[in-house]
Amino acid sequence: MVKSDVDDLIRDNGMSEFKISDVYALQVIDSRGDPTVEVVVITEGGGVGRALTPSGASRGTYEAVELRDGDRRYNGRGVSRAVDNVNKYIAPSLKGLDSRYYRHVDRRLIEIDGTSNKSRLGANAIVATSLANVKAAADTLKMPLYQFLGGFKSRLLPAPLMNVINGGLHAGNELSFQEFMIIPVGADSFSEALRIAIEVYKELKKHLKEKYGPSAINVGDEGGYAPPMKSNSEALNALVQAIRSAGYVDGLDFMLALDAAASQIYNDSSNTYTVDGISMTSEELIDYYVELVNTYPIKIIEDPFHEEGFKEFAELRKRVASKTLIIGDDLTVTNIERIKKALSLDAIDGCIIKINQVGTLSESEDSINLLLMSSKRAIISHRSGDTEDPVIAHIAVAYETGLIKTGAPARGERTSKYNELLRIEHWLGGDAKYGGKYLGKI
Ligand code: 2PG
Ligand code: MG
Repeated sequence: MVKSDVDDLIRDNGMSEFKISDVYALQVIDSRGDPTVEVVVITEGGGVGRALTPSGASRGTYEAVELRDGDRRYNGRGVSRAVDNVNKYIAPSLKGLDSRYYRHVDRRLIEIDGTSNKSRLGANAIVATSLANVKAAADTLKMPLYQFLGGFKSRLLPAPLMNVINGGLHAGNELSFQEFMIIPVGADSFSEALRIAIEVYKELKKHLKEKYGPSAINVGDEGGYAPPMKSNSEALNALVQAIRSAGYVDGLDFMLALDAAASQIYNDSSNTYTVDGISMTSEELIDYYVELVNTYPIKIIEDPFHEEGFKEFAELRKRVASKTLIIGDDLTVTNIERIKKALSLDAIDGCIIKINQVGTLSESEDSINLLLMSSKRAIISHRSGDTEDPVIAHIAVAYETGLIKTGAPARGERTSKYNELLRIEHWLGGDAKYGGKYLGKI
């Protein structure tokens, strides 16, 4: 069957209420006050889907391209070209398609962009359209999105990797690693997990204020504190102390996770990393990580090496295999070819999944499925510049990944995801399960 036959079939299946009747975009703003794209998709049956594009600060080189205006307005960060691309090119091409066939809609988006990295229309234009479309289909069916995508079997609420101390590019302090996270694995339900994590977050606040003064409790981009610490172990010690003083057991109720975001501390010319002010070779950095995982209950390390360091990822993975999961983010950028490469080199135990790294829901879905079928982890993730759109909460539940990374329990763009997960847990009632215990012991 040729492409146009598929189009005709989908256009003329006799269920007109699912057909896309309108698509439009406008420029709104994200949590850093930067412009971003909002897309609205409307179906003939009156279903409405609205989605907003997030934006990263520590972006991988191989991510799909975010189109920015680059002119005087908003210091070049405007997205009016991406908005125009939705209104001029995407909208007419999607009208009449059946919103339920989202993989077909996404293929159309990929086709009309025509580049391998979404650089013509902009991944920021495409991602919001792809997500608004599935929301419109779900709304036409009067179904929550997680159920439209995952069916009635989806009932696993994810364990949050909660970024409570921010460093790197996300904060104005000297911490070399970007994210210091707690994972409330010991809870029986998502709402209990959120409660105990918030108790630890508040203990941490008390501790940081006492030890470093009131400015230490200012928060970074993802709602975690940004204290004036100088070493990674100082941050990890603070997490362990907060867990204990909240009355929980580190390594049992809580595990820890790190995002080193190591491309940001990598010096290309000397092939070294700057950690805590010290220059380290890859071998030295491996030893440093091994020591950290022997000292603290670290279950996950994300991006421990730069974005081409497949070999070093694999090396570290061998050294910490029984304890700690090595996760790719900038390494794999939700791109199925890079994930296949990482899997074939035994470089990863799983990946961060960010839909705007690749551009469409379908391509992210392929990456999630590949990882889960390979018995690896898929961690659905926000971006450091995010919006009030809670869509990743639905995606984590729909595909039952069991893990989500969406910042501290503070700032509206982070709490929108946590609150949506609380709603989903409420809707599921007694059927809801919690992903914490599936992370495995240290
Ligand atoms: C990361 C993300 C999200 P950014 O590196 O994992 O925490 O940061 O969105 O800046 O890429
Ligand atoms: Mg990362």
